[in-house]
Amino acid sequence: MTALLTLTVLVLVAIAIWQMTKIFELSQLKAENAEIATDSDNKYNGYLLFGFLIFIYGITIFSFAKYSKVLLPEASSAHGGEYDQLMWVSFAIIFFVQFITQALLHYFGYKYRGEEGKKALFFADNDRLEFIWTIIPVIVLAGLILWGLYTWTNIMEINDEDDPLIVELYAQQFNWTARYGGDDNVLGDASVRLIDIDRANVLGLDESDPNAADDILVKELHLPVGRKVNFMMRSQDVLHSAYMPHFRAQMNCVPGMITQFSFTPTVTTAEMRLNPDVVEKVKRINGIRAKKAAKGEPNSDPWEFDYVLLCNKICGKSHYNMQMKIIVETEEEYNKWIAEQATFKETIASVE
Ligand SMILES: [Cu+2]
Repeated sequence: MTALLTLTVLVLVAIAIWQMTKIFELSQLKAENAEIATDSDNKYNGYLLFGFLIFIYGITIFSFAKYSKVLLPEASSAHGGEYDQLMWVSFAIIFFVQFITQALLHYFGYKYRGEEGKKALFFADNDRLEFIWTIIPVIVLAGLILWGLYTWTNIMEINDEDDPLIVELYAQQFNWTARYGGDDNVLGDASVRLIDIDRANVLGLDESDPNAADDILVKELHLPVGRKVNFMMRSQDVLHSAYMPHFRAQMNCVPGMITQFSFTPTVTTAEMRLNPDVVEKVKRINGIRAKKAAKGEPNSDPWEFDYVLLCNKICGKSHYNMQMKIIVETEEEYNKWIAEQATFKETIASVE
């Protein structure tokens, strides 16, 4: 109710100001036609252009200075460096071109502002100028596109070279399940039609397929450092997207089909926790959490860095919390962990 009253008062005040401005205008009995800009109007607008130029440069510098810290730390996958380099070079080119063209645009807007008696020069065309401003963007953009395509094909090339670990990422509203191929590193056939919750067959594995028996279903993704992982993504219900930002990886999970992504993790969780950017970020977040804890607010426990798999497609009301922890560890640690996990066959047997 208070909000409605405040809003009404604000609207009435705005109408009153508008009406008063009109009365003020009508009371100015000057012969001059106010619809035509005078020299002083143009000059004033010219200065405003300069003001705006300073504003956009200022806000760019401010945003970089203030928000760079929320950017992701160094990539933790073999292809991540290449991906980041492409992004930073694109950024640098955009900023360089923006810096120059915005300055020119605003300066010329000021310099050639309208003045009484000044007439614009009629300038039909200039082949050389047009050639220059066409060929430079053509070369730069073609370079970026070719480099982008080359990087894309490198990243998206999924093959069985170097004995990759095969992992299925299964998405459903609103959680993830990971499935390992087990000792044979081969995933058993699966279909959503075979899902049998009562028998703990949550991913619909085909029990008649011998490859399914040793498959391992987990709620925490463990990856051995330095080993290529081929991910096979499935979705049970709607479009989801498997997003692993620290590894610069993202792939949609589409109901009715298997999508793939492959990468090699290069930095273990333990090593990443020592990365200066990560240390700084953890310190900052824990500072905020400590303040919340002092006020007795929720979500105030100290936080520790972990890699994460997030859903990056708005898939429903709990989309925001659809995530799974990823742990990158040494091969020995991984082997030890995977040996402790129950196979699909064992899980089914324990239910029966
Ligand atoms: Cu989702």
